[in-house]
Amino acid sequence: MGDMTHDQTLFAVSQDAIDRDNQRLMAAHLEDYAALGARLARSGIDIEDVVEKLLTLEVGLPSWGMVSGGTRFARFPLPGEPNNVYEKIEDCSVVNQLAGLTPRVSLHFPWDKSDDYVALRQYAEELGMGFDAINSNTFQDQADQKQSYKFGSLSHANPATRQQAIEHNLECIEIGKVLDSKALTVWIGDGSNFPGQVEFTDTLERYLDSLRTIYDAVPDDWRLLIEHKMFEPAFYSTVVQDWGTSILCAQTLGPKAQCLVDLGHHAQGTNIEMIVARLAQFGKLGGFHFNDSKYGDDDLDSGSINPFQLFLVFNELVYAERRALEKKGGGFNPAYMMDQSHNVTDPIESLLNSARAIAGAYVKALIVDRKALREYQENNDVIMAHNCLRLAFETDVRPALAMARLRKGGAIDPIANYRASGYRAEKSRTRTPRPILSGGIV
Ligand SMILES: [Mn+2]
Repeated sequence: MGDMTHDQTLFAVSQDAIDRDNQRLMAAHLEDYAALGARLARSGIDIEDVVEKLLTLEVGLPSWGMVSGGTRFARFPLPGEPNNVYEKIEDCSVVNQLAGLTPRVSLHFPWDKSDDYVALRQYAEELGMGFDAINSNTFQDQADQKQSYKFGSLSHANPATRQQAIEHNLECIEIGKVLDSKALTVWIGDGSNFPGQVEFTDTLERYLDSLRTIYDAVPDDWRLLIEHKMFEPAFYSTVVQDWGTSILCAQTLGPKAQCLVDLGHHAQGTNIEMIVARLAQFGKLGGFHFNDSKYGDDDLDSGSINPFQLFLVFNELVYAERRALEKKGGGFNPAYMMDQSHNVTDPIESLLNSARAIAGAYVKALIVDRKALREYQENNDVIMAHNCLRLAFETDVRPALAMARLRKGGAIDPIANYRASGYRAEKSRTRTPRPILSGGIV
């Protein structure tokens, strides 16, 4: 994918069309907003404060989620899906235009390789987009590489393979510097499929040795995000399998190293919100990959399966944010990103829905009556403490979300606007169909 060409005549969604549709829906929207405002005022919450806070929420989009994903069985390409990093950024900008809270793209290398990263950055800036964490890829072999990652990468028994994987990460950092990224996310597929295949201790030691070199190359104002995952592609053991190993590695490496929580990378029933609280308490919560799952690392749309869990995660994030503000005057700022695989939907529509779910979870966490909650907790009033969370979760906060979108020039009804624009149909005429590539399930 080295030689990039892109259509200079951008067919973004027309702002006039968005504004016209917003006007059509405005009266009903303002009525709903006033009703929600009155409801929140009775609990002593100013809806304007909530919207103000929501306007600060930013969530990065996954470049790899802009094309149709796939499973181990098949990938079904969507006509008009992007062929290269330029077209992926163009699609991301549509999500941002309509939803208003996704101004950055997280790139994945070598999938998003380009000849000229200065030009790529300029192109993104023209579309109002910046760059989130850079992701390295040492979980699959590329056509031109000398050493295979079949039996691991940063933890491989062969030093030459480890060195190759280190050098790829160093290259990712250099690309990120040009793009003004502020983080490198490292997820490795290293592990084992059978008991006895590897020594747990030795593989982790080799991983840490490799990561030390990468850590040293990470700029001081960056984060090195360590992403854990319980299993897959390895089915018996994984080198960085859970948040325990992740925080041990982050603490061993130093302050630039932090943990990234991918919601789909845990065993069923795991109390993820508690992991979030623990990592935040010890200053090691560096970032998120939002998605949802029913069975495993399903990479489904955020909030589509378990919206209550998403709310509880944000409940911990809001608590951690306020705690950091009280104790240190601020400084709690994890990198929020989505990591989803859209197998049967138009990725733009899935990401619009996901942006709404994430923003909704955040707003619901913001309207939790924390003073009352603390009193109930101190008095061991279990039902009322629980109801504090339930009441916030059950509140229909959509008017607040729509108001935030409006104030960023977005749409009251993003998916309706997107469909009416004919964007994808236009792209299916102008973009060449892309070859079948792997789904990018990470
Ligand atoms: Mn992930």
